[in-house]
Amino acid sequence: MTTGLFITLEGGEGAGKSTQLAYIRQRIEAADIPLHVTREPGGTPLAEQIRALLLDHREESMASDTELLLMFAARAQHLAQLIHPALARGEWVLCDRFTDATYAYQGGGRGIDFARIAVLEDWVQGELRPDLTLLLDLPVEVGMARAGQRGDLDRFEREQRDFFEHVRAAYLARAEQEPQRFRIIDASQDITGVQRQIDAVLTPLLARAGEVSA
Ligand code: Z5A
Repeated sequence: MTTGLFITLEGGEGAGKSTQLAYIRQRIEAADIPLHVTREPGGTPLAEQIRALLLDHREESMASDTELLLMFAARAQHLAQLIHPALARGEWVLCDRFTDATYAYQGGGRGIDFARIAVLEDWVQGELRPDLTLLLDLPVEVGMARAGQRGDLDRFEREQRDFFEHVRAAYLARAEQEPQRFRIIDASQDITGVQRQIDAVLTPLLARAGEVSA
C-alpha cells in the first residue's frame, strides 16, 4: 500500500519537461508537502550509472532489448531505493519520466511489442503505477526545433523525426487508454500558457492535500 502521491511528467523531445518540473516543484513545496524530485533513467547513484550507459554514444550499437532491460534495471533500483520508501512514508514523488516513456520510446520508437514491456512493468513494479501523469504534448517539429538549440545531443536526441512521431503517437495512445490518470498539456504554448494548464490540474490537488492534512 502506498500513501504518498506519485506524479510523473512525460513528453517528447523539447517538450519543456525540465522547465515545468521546476515550476511544479516550487508549487508543491510552497504547499509544505514533503516532496522528492527525481528522474528516469536515474534517480540513485547506481541508476545514474545505468543512465550514462543508456545515453552515451559508443562504437558498438545497443540492441533494443538491451536498452529495454537497462531501463527496467535502473527502474528497479530507483523503486527500491527511493520511490517505494518515499511513498510509504507518505511523501510525494515527482518523477521526470517513468514507464510511459518506455512504452513510448522502446515500444513506439524502437518497435518492441507493448505486451513484452507490460510483462517487465508487472515484474518490476508490482501494482505500483503513477497516480497522475502530465503529458506535455507538442508537434514533433516544434519540439525538435527547441531541442536542436542544445549543443551536444545524446543517443536518443540523435534519432530522426519518424522515430519521434512514433514516440508521440504511443504517448497519446496511452493517454487515451487511461484518461483518469493522464492529463494532456498543450506544450506548444508559451511557458506561461503551459503553466496555466498545469495550475488547472495542480491547484485542486494541492487544495485537497491541504484539507487532508488540516
Ligand atoms: N527514455 C527512454 O527511452 N525510455 C525510458 O523508459 C525513459 C527514458 C525513462 C533521457 O530523458 C532520454 O531517456 C530521453 C528518453 C529516454 N531521450 N530523449 N529525447 P530526459 O528526460 O533526460 O531527456 P530529454 O527528453 O531530452 O529532456 P530534457 O533534456 O529535460 O528536455 P525537455 O525537458 O523536454 O525540455 P526543456 O529542457 O525544458 O526545454 C527545451 C528547450 O525549450 C529549452 O531551451 C527551453 O528553454 C525551451 N522551452 C521550454 N518550454 C518552452 C515553451 N513553452 N516555449 C518555448 N520554449 C520553451
